[in-house]
Amino acid sequence: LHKQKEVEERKGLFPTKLLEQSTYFTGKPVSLKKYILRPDKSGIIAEIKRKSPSKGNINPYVSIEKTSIGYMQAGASALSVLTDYEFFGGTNEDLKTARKFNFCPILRKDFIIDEYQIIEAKSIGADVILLIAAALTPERLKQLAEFAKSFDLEVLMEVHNEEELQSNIIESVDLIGVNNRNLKTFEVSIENSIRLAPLIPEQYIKVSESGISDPQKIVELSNHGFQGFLMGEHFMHHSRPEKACYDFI
Ligand code: IGP
Repeated sequence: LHKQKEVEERKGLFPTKLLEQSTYFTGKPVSLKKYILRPDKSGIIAEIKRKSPSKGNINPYVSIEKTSIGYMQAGASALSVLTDYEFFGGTNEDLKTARKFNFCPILRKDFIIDEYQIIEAKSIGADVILLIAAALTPERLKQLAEFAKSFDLEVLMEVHNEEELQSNIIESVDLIGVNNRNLKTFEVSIENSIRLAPLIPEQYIKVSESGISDPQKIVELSNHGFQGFLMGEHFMHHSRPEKACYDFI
């Protein structure tokens, strides 16, 4: 796995110095749970994604500053920033830039497999991390979720199917995201969210992820109990993604 290699290299470069150097360790995180439930917001978690394995280049030179500010002005509830370089062309700098210009919850979108990445997420100013059930064992997911909570980070757990959901119902997860994108075929269908919705216990905020491209789908997903909607491509295909977001909301 490319992540394992990358993390091992980075760990060597900056040991826990990150803790001392960052101003964000003392700052209070902004709660995604709270922002999603705010009535003056749309529930949309607007994503900054330069490229992807399924689409190649989407918007490789996007302005993080303009896009992140614009997304929030358009009425998004939160930002999601890809920091994986290999597959998505994102960097930690992208998230730091978004943090610098916005007071809102920011999700660090990456493949988290090691505690080090959680400390890193905190040090660059993230409020929420993503844990992908398909990439972790239930034991490991629980350890990482608890570690994140110890840094006051919220945890969004991503699932694709019943098995992943049912083997990971734990207290240290705050939000559950159902990914509509099939990881093998890259096909997207919101039916995946709709199928899993009744299996998600009440205490979690439900987020539907990927393949949302028209407002009607948000209405439909809301009728099935979804409160959060993670959207990337639909906005990022436009040269000014924030304008697409404004038109959408
Ligand atoms: C956004 P879309 O189809 O609107 O661009 O999807 C988001 O759900 C997607 O980028 C995503 C993702 C992930 C990316 C969901 N889970 C895990 C990287 C890793």
